[in-house]
Amino acid sequence: MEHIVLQINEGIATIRMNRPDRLNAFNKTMALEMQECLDICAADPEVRAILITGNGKGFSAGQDLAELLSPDAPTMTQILSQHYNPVITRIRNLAKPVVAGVNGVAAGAGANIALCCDIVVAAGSASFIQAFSKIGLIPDSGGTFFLPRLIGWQKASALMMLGDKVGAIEAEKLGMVYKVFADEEFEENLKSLMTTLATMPTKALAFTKQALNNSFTNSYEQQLALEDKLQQQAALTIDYKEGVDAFIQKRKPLFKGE
Ligand code: T3D
Repeated sequence: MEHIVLQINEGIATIRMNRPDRLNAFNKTMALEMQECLDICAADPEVRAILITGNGKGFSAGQDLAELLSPDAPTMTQILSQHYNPVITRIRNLAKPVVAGVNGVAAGAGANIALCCDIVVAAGSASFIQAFSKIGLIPDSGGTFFLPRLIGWQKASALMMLGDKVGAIEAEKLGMVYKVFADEEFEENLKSLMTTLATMPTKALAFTKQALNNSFTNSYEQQLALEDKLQQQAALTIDYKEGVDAFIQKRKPLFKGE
């Protein structure tokens, strides 16, 4: 691939955006490659946890604004329907945990791709910017869906309208981020988090994700019924049997993602 490095090792797929001189801004090629990476991760049974992160000092600065000036620039409809929306849909539908490891600035669509992931962790020097209003656009890539659910309507509304830069510590306090790791310990902590996820009961995590995907739109009764259905499926997995056996035998479980 031209703008993304994909590595698969010990059950962990690392998708590293690699346009560091543009702060990993998305052009068409990178957006399509991101979709391809997510498809590979979904199809490969060896992959049990996915990390999306960036090379260099940025996570992603969102849409490559220079691309919009090129003679063959994609239209707005193409950018959303063919570049960003399929990325968001793939992340939310992937039956495996997806972590955003926000290593630096995450702006525009870059921020919202991070925020749609199952777990968002950030380096201390990272930041988040809903940059859209500063160039006369509205937040896209699911921002108007995920951000108010993460931090509440008022903060989301203000951040989207004002385009303030939110540092990692503040983002953690607001609920945008699960944890912040000091810059010098970021990669090590990410590795540890990913190893934990890749050795957990993958199917149970996928069912958890499916339940959460529906929890803000379902009624209370519908959500109880969904939990019932998914729990029955979880109870049929080999990992559930292993979890119970290991507990009774007072040993560490060896989950296989089956
Ligand atoms: O049509 C549509 O646009 C629809 C799609 C919308 C989705 C979106 O994502 S809209 C939002 C697009 N993103 C932005 O507006 C963010 C633009 N970037 C910035 O505001 C700043 O770069 C940052 C706040 C993110 C970081 O600032 P700073 O000071 O740390 O870095 P910098 O010096 O501004 O950037 C470093 C280089 O990256 C620089 O290039 P240079 O001068 O060294 O050659 C800069 O031009 C380049 N860069 C940063 N962001 C983008 C970019 N190049 C192209 N597109 C970018 N988005």
